Amino acid sequence: MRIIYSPEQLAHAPLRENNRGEIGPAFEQPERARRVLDAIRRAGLGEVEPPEVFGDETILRVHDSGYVDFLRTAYDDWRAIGRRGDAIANVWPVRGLRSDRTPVSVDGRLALYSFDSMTPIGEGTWPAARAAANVALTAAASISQGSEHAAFALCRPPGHHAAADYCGGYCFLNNAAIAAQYLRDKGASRVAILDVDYHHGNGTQTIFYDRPDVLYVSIHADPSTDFPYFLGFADESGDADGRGYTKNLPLPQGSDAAAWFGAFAEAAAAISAYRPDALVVSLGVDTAAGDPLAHFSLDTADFRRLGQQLAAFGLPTAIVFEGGYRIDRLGGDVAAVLEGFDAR
Ligand code: Q9C
Ligand code: ZN
Repeated sequence: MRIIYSPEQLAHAPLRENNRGEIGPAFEQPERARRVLDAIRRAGLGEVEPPEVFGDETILRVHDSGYVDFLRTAYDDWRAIGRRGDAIANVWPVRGLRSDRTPVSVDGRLALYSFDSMTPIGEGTWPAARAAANVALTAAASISQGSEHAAFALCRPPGHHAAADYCGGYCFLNNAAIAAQYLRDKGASRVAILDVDYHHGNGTQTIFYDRPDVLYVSIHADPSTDFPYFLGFADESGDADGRGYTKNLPLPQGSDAAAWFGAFAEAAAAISAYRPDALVVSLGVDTAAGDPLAHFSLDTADFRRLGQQLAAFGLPTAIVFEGGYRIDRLGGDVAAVLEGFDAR
C-alpha cells in the first residue's frame, strides 16, 4: 500500500479549543499525525512518500470558490485588524437570518463559512489544509492510474465535516470528497465513500447528497447525542437524482464491536450492490475504546479486522485519515487497519 504524508500538515497547530464550556487544549493537534507516522514506520508498512502538488481544480469542484478564498485569506484579514490568536466565529446566520450576502467583516465571513467554534483558523491552517488535499489527491491518483491497488492518505487536518462552503468539526477542506471527485474525473463511473469515523461526515454527505455517481455510507454515533447533531440520521437517504445513494447507520453511545461490525455488514452490502469502480474510506479511529471524544469500544484487533474487511471489497481503495484522539493508541490503531488490509 502506498502511504502519502506531508509535514506541511503540521503547520495547523491550534493551541486551544472551545469544548464542554471551557477553553482547553486542542484535541486535533499535530502530534496526532506524528503518532500515526511513527506507528506506520515501526510496523514497516512501506515507504512514506510526499504528495505531488496539484492545482485547485478538483478542490473547486467540491468547494465553493468564495469559501476557498475565505480560507486562504481569513487569518491575514484577522491579523490585519489587530486580532491576536486564532480566528474563530462568535456569531452564526441561523434560521431567518440572511446567508445570501458575503459580509465584508472577517467576523461576518467566519460566521458565514463555519458551523462551530471548535475549528480555529491560525497562521498555518490554510497551508496545512491545502497540503492535506494534495495528500488525498496523490492517494487518489495512485489508485486511479492502476499503479497501486490501495493507498493511505495520512491527512491532517481531517476533512469529513467540511461541506462545500463551511468548515467545522476540526475540518477545512474535505479530503475524502476531493479524492472521490478526482476518481470520478479520471474515469471511475461510480465511487463509494465508506465513512467509519465515530462522527457522521456531514460535509461529505451534503457534497454528494443529490448525486447518484458517489455513494455515501456512514457508520457513526447517533446525532441525537453526538456531534454534528443536525445531520446523520437514518432517514436521510439522498435527494433528487441522489435519492437512494446516501446511507446512514447511526448507533447508540456505548455500542460494542459486535454492534459496530453488524452495521459494517449492512454498509458492505450497500457498497457491493452499488458496484463501484473505486472505494474511498474516511478512516477515523475515534471509535476506539477510551477515545476522549467518543463512546464506542473497538480495540486494536477490531481495527485489524476492519482492514481485512475493507480489503475484501477487492476495489481500488484510497484510505483517508479523519478523526481519532486517544493519542497513546491512535498510531497503533491506524497501523492495525493498514496491516489488516495488506494481510488479506
Ligand atoms: N464534547 C472529527 O472527528 N466534538 N471531528 C466533541 C465533545 C468533536 C470531531 C464534543 C467533534 C469533531 C474529524
Ligand atoms: Zn470523529
